[in-house]
Amino acid sequence: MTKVALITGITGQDGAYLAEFLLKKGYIVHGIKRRSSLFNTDRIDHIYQDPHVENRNFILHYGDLTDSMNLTRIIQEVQPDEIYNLAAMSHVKVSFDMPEYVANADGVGTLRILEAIRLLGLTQKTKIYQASTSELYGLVQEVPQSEKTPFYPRSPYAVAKLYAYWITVNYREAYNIHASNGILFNHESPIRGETFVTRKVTRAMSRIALGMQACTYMGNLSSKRDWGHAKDYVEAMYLILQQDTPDDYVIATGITTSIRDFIKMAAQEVGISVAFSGEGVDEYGYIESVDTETFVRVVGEKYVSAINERAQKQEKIVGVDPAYFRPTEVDLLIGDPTKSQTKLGWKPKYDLPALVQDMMLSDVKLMKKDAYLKEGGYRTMNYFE
Ligand code: NDP
Ligand code: GDR
Repeated sequence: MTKVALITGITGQDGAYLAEFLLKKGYIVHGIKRRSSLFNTDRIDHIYQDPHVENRNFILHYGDLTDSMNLTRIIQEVQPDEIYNLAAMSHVKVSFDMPEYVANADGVGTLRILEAIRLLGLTQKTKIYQASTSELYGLVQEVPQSEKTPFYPRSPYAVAKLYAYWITVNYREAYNIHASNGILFNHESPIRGETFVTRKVTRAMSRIALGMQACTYMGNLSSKRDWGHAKDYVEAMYLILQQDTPDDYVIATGITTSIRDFIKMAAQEVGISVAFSGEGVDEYGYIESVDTETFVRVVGEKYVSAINERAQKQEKIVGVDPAYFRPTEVDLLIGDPTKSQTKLGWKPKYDLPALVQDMMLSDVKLMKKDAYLKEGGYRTMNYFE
């Protein structure tokens, strides 16, 4: 029997990788996308199927997590075996600017889906995965963090996700729904949103190498994150829903790294050694040296003299701008993935160096295209934060 999955947030990083993954497994995949004034399907265009084609196995619906009637109608039409609730306003810093919307979409949105399953009599048919997050641990009460670590959310985003976490548990216990939380630690990829820290860094280091940008401004360089690859993490989502009984799982690598060290690793991919000097808002990163062979191999001969000149002057390429500080920060996250490794048999294929390499190679290629277009007199997209 062909399984039917419904993915909310299909146009996001995880939605795109999960859709690809489930299609390969033979699923019929439905996705909910938001109406937008510009096309917003860039991440899934490669799997898009024209509505005029017969026997489609990839179908998109307009919808929004703040609209319960629309969600109920889609779930009724699709009759999914599995729902992956990935839709959310997912940027922690931005959640301080729009807390009410975030509570509605990220918190109550989850309730709307659970309630639709109940109203439609699908409690015994439809399994649901809720995209929970390591941000729930916030001001961490234990190191490393496991399924048993108490939560202490530190942003409107995390507080909304706390509601979503517990309402998922409550519907599981009250109505016997196969509803599970994946408590996923940060996961990144070449299609990560441009304003999350890893992608901001890999894009900036690529542009700096190509002479398209002089410097990048960051927030808290000392916070530490447990970063994995999104491709590995969507597999964990799938495994969670294949279990006989619903449960909650931490998905993480168990290794934590500071933002400062991530910047060094990204720059190293193009042969640039970055050193840091100063403290607090006066801290900055500069080019200490360049490994010409690596630089030429990855970036190209054409750009090497300019970068060597900058290295000789030990020029600044990273600064700190307090505008990126958060009113309340999550300083340290490191997950304990023992349960998911033993119970789900989940094993990530990428470690951090492999993730950084994947992202850097992709962004250097992308930025070279921008450079080429600019040289040809064409306009390239702006990426203002
Ligand atoms: P993205 O920000 O890349 O994608 C979010 C998706 O949700 C997009 O498709 C977005 O649509 C959609 N969306 C936002 N608001 C609404 C709404 N009101 N109604 C319907 N759709 C909406 O996030 P990720 O793919 O990185 O993350 C997926 C989920 O996992 C999120 O819930 C996130 O909070 C959670 N998470 C992510 C982690 C990570 O490290 N990536 C870690 C732990 C949890 P559009 O494209 O139109 O903006
Ligand atoms: P996070 O990811 O808040 O962990 O949430 P993000 O990449 O935004 O920040 C990670 C850490 O980097 C610090 N930082 C900066 N962050 C951004 N975005 N921009 C900067 O310039 C910058 N400088 C330093 C931050 O202060 C923070 O400490 C992500 C999202 O995907 C959530 O949806 C998800 O739930 C969690 O990961 C797990």
